Amino acid sequence: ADWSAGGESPCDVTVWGSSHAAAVLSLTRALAAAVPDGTIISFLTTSASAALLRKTGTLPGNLRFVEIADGASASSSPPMLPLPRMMELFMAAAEKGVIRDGLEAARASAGGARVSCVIGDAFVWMAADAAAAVGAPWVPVWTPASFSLLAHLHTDKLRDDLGDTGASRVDEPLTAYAGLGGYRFRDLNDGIVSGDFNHVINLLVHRAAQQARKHAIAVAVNSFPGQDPPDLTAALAAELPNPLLLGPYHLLPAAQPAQDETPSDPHGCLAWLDRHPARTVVYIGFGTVAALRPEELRELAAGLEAMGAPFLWSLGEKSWSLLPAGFLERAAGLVVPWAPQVGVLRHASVGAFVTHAGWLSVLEALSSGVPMACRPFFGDHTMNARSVASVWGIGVAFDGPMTRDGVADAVATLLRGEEGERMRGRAKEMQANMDKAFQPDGGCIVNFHHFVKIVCRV
Ligand code: U2F
Repeated sequence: ADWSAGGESPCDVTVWGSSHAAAVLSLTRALAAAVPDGTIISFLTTSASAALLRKTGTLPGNLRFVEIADGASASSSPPMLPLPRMMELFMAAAEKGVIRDGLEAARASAGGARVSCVIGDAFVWMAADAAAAVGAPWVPVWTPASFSLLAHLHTDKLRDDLGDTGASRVDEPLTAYAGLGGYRFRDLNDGIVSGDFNHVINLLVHRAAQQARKHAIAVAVNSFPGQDPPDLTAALAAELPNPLLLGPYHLLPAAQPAQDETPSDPHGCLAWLDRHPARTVVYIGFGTVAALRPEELRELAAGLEAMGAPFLWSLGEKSWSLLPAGFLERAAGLVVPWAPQVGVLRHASVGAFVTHAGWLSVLEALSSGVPMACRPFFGDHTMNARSVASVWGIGVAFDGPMTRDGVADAVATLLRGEEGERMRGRAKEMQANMDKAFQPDGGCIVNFHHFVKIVCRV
């Protein structure tokens, strides 16, 4: 897939992707509540990211933001640049030492305290060097899924294996790779065996996995015990030091701000959902990076109208003018620029989720037992969608752009069909596995305690 903005790309990058930082902040909030007294946590992030994260609520007393340069300010304000360009600029800035400078600033603001550990988004693999420079170990936080991490760790082997035989073997299951037998070559994330290997994002993710294997002392993984078959968990443990499955991070104790501070619902989504019977509404949302092209957006809208069930659609306001004429007045649904997605998916009236299969969205649907119709765009979406539709059997996946009939069929299957009932049943089983992992003696909680011990070295 093409990650660039505009032109012939399968999706246009319209919003600065913000979900990684929010996920890492959730884990950090939980850590702040669990560390020994006197421990100070500095959260290094760019000022644009800090401004967004501040809106999520007050920080605990021992957690503070330390702003570092994004490398872009001199050339343009961040939202004007495509995500890949922002990444290139940030990597250049990291090479010049912005992370190391941030660590020094954090240390100075904490009265010269020792940096005991550097924890951070695994994609920012340059932090491993900065950690080494201050004599601290590095613990990357992987925000996508466990199976994605395993696939990226096998990138070199998979490329060698496929060699020039690509086209004829795309449908071959990866049974020779422990833990990946449910996936085919064609499902693998962008940049593993397909796409431009030299694209900045593909280089970044490839390197992130290799750095984790070489330099990490532990890796936090955004998946839960009970999500994957045992051979996948074992394969990850064979590749990495201390892979700790403890996601979704926002479910960890103290990972969320106080109840009265949780992001509000300015567009009245939850009140609107209250007016609908159980499992009758379809929720549509494509995360913070992907956006539909105009023709596909209109097909989706037409499919929703044809299907006739009520829907709630989170859609950036600048796309509203692309909707078919009269759609907003006619439609049996609510279109909003932003929805409190976690609360929406938990709402009893929501019976199906049309998603890009971004990993955080998939986890949020799993934690609510809601079946999905996946329209993958780029990155890890294809492996996530394959997991949903085939490995776990809790939804369907579109093969390419959505058509009106495809949308109407998919949603009708999930909301009304017998197969949809079976999918919902399996989704509820996965929800139960996740709930169990977050019980006081459950897998995620036990792994989180282990994580705290490792990063505090106690
Ligand atoms: C990147 O993912 P995205 O940000 O595009 O998508 P998600 O992983 O699904 O995360 C979107 C988050 O934004 C929230 C939603 C998720 O937590 O609840 N949200 C919301 O609250 N309200 C809205 O109206 C819309 C979104 C990347 F593009 C993916 O490939 C990766 O899988 C992912 C994780 O690494 O990061």
